[in-house]
Amino acid sequence: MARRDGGAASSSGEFKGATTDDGGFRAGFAVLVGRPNAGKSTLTNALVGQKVAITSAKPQTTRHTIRGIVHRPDAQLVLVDTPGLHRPRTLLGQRLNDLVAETLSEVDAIGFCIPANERIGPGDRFIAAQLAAVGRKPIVAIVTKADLADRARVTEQLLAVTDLGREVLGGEGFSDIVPVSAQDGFQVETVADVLVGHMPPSPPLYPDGELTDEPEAVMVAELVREAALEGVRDELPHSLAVVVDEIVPREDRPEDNPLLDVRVNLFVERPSQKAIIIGRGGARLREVGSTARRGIEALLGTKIYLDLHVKVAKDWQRDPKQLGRLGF
Ligand SMILES: Nc1nc2c(ncn2[C@@H]2O[C@H](COP(=O)(O)OP(=O)(O)OP(=O)(O)O)[C@@H](O)[C@H]2O)c(=O)[nH]1
Ligand SMILES: [Mg+2]
Repeated sequence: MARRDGGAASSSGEFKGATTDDGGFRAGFAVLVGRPNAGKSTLTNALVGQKVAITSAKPQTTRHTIRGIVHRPDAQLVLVDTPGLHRPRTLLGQRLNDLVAETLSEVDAIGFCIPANERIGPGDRFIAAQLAAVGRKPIVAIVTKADLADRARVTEQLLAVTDLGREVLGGEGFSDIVPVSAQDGFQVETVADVLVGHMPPSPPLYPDGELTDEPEAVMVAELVREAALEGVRDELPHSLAVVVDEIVPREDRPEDNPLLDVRVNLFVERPSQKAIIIGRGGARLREVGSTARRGIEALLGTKIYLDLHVKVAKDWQRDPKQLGRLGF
């Protein structure tokens, strides 16, 4: 269609509704799913270009859906990072799976994360079967952590993923299969391109520059939990929940040098776990505090005083009332 007015920004009735007028902008939602520890949150951060989700080597780090927004000249991609899917053993696990199932029905495309360096197992099949049940939606298989596997192994994994897709979804299987490394940036742009390709034509859904819709208090609690997860083992990561009690400006501070008092509660399930978190003479907790403080100060752009309290909430993962209180 020729524009008689030479491309000036006039909107004469003649061109109303012409798809070329929006420049072909796309926007929509893509959820990232996968086993615990598959690299979903690390990939979310790499795609957004800033840390919006905490990450750790412990499975089940992510406990709620987190939106990270990718802004491009041609598109806006809203990524929904989710808790790792697995066969649930506790009420918390069940709640997290339900959350992911709900999210799947609300998005435009699904990114199924499968690590390059681990064999496809029952965990991946369990997830693939759930995705097959969602119905007609583009499913992109994302083979993560490509830097941890050599080229032959990555190729082998791509073939195995192709087979998995055909077997579980039928037909051609996955819409696309993309290897990526969030660690060294390999193919991160390609993942964005492929997902954007599955987004519908739409104006932007979020204001320019907004990278996440996480409330500040939640990000603060998450940064404390990330610091506290470092170096703990066994069941402890699962037993840890963190809630911000309050964030208040300290009185009597000079205007050009404000300070925020940030009070945070760390909940564990047993007194023995409390002792581990606190450490000998409080040494561990102090270390957690100073790591978390750096992250929180960077996030809030202000000096803070971080006050951490460790409390026991007996067996909270299995207790509906306590789960509610902790925000699950
Ligand atoms: N080498 C390498 N490590 C990675 C990469 N992506 C993630 N990791 C590591 O894998 C571990 C798990 O990463 P996360 O992003 O927390 O995984 P997740 O899928 O969000 O895990 P859950 O939230 O527990 O479901 C962390 O130790 C990451 O540093 C990658 O591309 N390369
Ligand atoms: Mg995660």
